[in-house]
Amino acid sequence: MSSASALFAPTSVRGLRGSPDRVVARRRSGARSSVAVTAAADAVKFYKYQGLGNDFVLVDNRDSSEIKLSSERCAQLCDRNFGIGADGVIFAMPPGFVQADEDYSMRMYNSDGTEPEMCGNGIRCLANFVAKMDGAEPKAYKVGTLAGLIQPEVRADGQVSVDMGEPVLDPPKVPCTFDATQDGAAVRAKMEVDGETWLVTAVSMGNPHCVTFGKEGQCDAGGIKLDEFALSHYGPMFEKHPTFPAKTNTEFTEVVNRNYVKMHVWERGAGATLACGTGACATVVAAVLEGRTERQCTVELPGGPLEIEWREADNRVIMTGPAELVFDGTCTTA
Ligand code: ZDP
Repeated sequence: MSSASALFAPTSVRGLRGSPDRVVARRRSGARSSVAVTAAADAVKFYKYQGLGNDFVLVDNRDSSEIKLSSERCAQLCDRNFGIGADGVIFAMPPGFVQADEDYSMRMYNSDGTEPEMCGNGIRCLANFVAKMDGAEPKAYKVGTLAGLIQPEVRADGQVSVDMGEPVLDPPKVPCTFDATQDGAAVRAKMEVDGETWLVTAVSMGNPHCVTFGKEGQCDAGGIKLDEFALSHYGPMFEKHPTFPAKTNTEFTEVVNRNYVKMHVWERGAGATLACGTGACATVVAAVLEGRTERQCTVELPGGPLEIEWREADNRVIMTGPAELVFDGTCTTA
C-alpha cells in the first residue's frame, strides 16, 4: 500500500471509564470493507492464547494506564467471523491497581464488551504471556484485578497454578437476592426457571456464579445428564434471572464421583464457552457445600480438565491447568 493511497479517517473511540479519546484509523482508500489496515500509528500487537479452549486476545498494556482497545473494539475483535475470534480480551496493565508491590494488573472484556471482575482461565494465560514477554523463567506473580489480588504461578511443566483467593458466599455480596440457607450461604436455594424449580448454590469468585446439580428431585436422583442437556436453552434464562442483579455465570454440573465432576458453563457476557476457571472453582465450592464432593476435585469441562482444591486450612481456592499461545498478530484500534 503506498502512502499516497492511504486515507486518514478520524474515529472517535471511547476510552476506559468514560475518558474520551480520539485515535486516527488508517484505511485503504477505496477499500470496500470497513476493516482498517494495520498501520504503525494505531497498530496494537496481540497474542492469542487459550486455556482448555477458553480463548483470549492478550495485549501488553503495561506501558500505559490507558487501555489500548475500547470495549467496542474488544467486542468486534472477539467475533469469530468478523474479528480475531475469542471469548474475551485481556490486558496486562501496570502494577499498583490493588497494592503497590504487585507485579502487574489485569483488565478484561467479555466478548459482548462488558467488563467482568475476574477471569480464571484468562489469568493463567496472562501469567504465561507476561513470562514470555519478559523472557523470564517460570515464577509466581502478584496480579491486581477488580476481584482483588490473585496469584498465578507458572510451573516448570508449563501448567499454571492460581491462588484464586477465598470464595464469597454472603448472598448480597455474590450478588444475589437469596436468603442464606446454610452458614451464611445460599446452598440448594430454590430458583424458578422456565416454569420449574431448580436447586442452586450461589458463589462469587470475584464474579458471580450460580451452580446447579439439577432441578428439585432430579439433583438427588442421578442429576443432570450433560450429554443431553440443552445448554443454550437454559443458559440465557439463568444468566438474566432477576435473582442475580449483576447477571450470572451458570455451571450445570454432573457428579461422577467424590473427586470428579463434569461441568458445562454458560458465561455471563460470553455464552457457552469450552471452559471457565472461576466457574470450575465455584463448582467445587458449591459441591463441597452441598456435600457432593471432597475439597480436592477434578472438573472436566468440554475443553478439558481443571484441578481444583478448596483448601480447608486457609479457605482459599487453588486452580491448576494449562495455558497456551496459539498465534500472534497485529490489529488496529478501530
Ligand atoms: O464473569 C463473567 O462475566 C465471565 N464471563 C468472565 C470470564 C470468566 C472466565 N471464563 C474464567 O475462566 O473465569 C474467563
